[in-house]
Amino acid sequence: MKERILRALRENSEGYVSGAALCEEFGVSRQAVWKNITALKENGYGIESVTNKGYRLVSVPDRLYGFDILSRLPKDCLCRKVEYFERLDSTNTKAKQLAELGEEEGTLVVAESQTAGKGRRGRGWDSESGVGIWMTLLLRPSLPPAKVSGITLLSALALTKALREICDVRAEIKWPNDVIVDKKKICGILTEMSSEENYIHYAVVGIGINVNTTRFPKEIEEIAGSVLGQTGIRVNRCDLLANTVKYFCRYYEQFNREQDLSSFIEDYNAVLANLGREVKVYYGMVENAAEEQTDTGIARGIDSEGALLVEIDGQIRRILSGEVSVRGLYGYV
Ligand code: BT5
Repeated sequence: MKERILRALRENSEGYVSGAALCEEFGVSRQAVWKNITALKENGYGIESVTNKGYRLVSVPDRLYGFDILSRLPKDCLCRKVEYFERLDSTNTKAKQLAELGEEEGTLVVAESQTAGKGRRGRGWDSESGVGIWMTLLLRPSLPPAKVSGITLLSALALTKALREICDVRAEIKWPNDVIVDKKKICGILTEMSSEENYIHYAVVGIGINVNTTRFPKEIEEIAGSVLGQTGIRVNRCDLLANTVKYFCRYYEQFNREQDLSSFIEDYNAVLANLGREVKVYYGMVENAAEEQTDTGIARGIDSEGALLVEIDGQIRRILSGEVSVRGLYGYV
């Protein structure tokens, strides 16, 4: 009910929505509408009520409440349920637990803060409270396990699209799982799955976005940035979250139907930070290790399987995510 009231108020942001209209639309009593408006106010929503006119939404709190997220998503969005937590160890861990218990595809786990946010290969993810988006979407794709990395690529693409739309910021993708703005990492993506040889039981895609972060721990301040820090623009986290999920779900459903990324190659390459640049491929993913096997070449874009095409000594080599780490020759990008 809160979701539907918020949606109705937002759709009429110019004027007032009468209590009677809300009662009629939802088939409930005035009392029920009033109770939900009161609850929304308690959640921090500024709702003005004027006799004979009705209700008007004047401000929203900086929270990632599930009902707020759902009220911003298209009604036919794959994501129809949000599990919201003030604090979790990791939204990926929670989503996997839910998946094991039979939770349906499309459930989104969101936390205001994480105490043990995860990066790839056992690395950590700094997840300060209230300034970022830490979320994981549960999926049950009908894709062969080898194609699951496409989900990571499409998540990054969805975020670049959302940022462009909301605040006209040009974000780029550092293949395969980082989104960068002005050379700093503002987002990392961690896709995990449970599968058999030819079948995915479930996949969880965890997306961490530094939105309004102003300070990072010393160890990562060189590479990490936030939307606010890099652009000076303070975006509404809920808005960015919902837009990212909206585009991701759209892309994901298309990927699931078409079973490859052909339709996305052009859009992806257009925001690929590495494109046409020299990159160093670390086959063991242990960057800077002296004995590590590496190659240097020019990134030429992705193919329909999501592999990065790198031109090495005049030959194109397909680099699969998960096998390697890619770095720019002169810095992080
Ligand atoms: C990633 O790993 O970039 C994947 C991060 C995924 C985080 C999301 S948050 C929601 C969901 N729940 C989880 O538990 N995880 C997902 P990787 O490429 O391995 O990068 C990790 C490295 O990025 C760390 O070793 C740090 O150097 C750096 N890092 C840590 N926290 C960061 C932050 N907030 N912003 C930018 N860089 C960070």
